Amino acid sequence: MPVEPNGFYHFNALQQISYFAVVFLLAPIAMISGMSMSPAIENRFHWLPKLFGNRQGARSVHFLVMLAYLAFIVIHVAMVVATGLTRNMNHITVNTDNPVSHTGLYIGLGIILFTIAFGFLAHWISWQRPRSLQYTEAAINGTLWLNTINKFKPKLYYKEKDISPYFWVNGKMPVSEEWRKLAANKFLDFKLSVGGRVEKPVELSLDELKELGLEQNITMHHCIQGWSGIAEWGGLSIRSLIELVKPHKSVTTVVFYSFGEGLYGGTYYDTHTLDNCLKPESILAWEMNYQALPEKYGAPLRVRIENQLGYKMVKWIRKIEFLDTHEHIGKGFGGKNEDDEFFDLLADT
Ligand SMILES: Nc1nc2c(c(=O)[nH]1)N[C@H]1C(S)=C(S)[C@@H](COP(=O)(O)O)O[C@H]1N2
Ligand SMILES: [Mo]
Repeated sequence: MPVEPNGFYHFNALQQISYFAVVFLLAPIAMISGMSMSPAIENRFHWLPKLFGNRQGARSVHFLVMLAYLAFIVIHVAMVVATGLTRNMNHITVNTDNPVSHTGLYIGLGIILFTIAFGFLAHWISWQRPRSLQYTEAAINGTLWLNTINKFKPKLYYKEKDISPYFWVNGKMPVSEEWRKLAANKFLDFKLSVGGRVEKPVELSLDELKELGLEQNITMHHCIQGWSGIAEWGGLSIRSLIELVKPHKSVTTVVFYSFGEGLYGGTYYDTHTLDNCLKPESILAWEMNYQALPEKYGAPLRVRIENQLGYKMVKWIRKIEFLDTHEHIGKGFGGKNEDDEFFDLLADT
């Protein structure tokens, strides 16, 4: 227990050290490690997660900082209670050194009750009004990301030695007769259809796509579940495809439809802004780690748009469409997970 001549006028050494650490160490470390986990930021500023060793290091540090905040709160509140609750609450809330008045106690209690009620409200909104929350989130964060980190262009950085020995698999394998027949014949009969609001719609086999060019990038994949993995992806730059089909001027959105289904049934699809499709490293991949793209990783084709989260990287692509808006496909939120699970349309973080 601290010897406290008067905590109202002087913080003791332990208080000064811990307050300093919370404000000037924990807070910036939380921010920097948090930013290190964003695909839009990590792909542009590769040095950021390296401050923590790697991205998983940043993720672990972020979690430990959360535990440190909790430890601080528990000890801090316990000390406020143990060293004269009534008087301390007056110090904190009304700035008087009164040891008997209950004003500070009631104000403090009110703030704590408000915080708890807000927690319940936030919990209720996220379960009962997820669509409204999705709209609000898009209006605030979506707009913010669009005007800031979404503008970053991914930069190549990783080398062959960085390729992950194991790459997690996500998503439900297609079960349709059509895909199984194509797979049985090594996708020789597969034709990618590219259309929508374009001057020159095309249907291309894998061989025809391969004649259009090969771009190979070693990049880091970021799943919303938290895991990441580094792999080489090879395929056609979407920019070349765009130059081939010539989208109309009004096109803003590119839709990728899968042979596979979403978790709750119905075609898996997602949309990307035309702008992100034109960024460096945006490709339609038929190659993974210098081998033909394995079935479970999305054969015959999957999309790679490196400043976005994994759920936007549609696997088992069947069809691509260029459109003026995403609002008339599916439920109108720009992707299967956006429709069914209220995910963000813009997945920069
Ligand atoms: N068709 C389809 N594509 C999909 C999914 C899916 O469920 N269906 N899951 C997405 C998610 S959430 C991630 S993280 C990546 C995973 O890619 P991987 O299996 O190659 O790791 O695929 C994405 N593409
Ligand atoms: Mo994911």
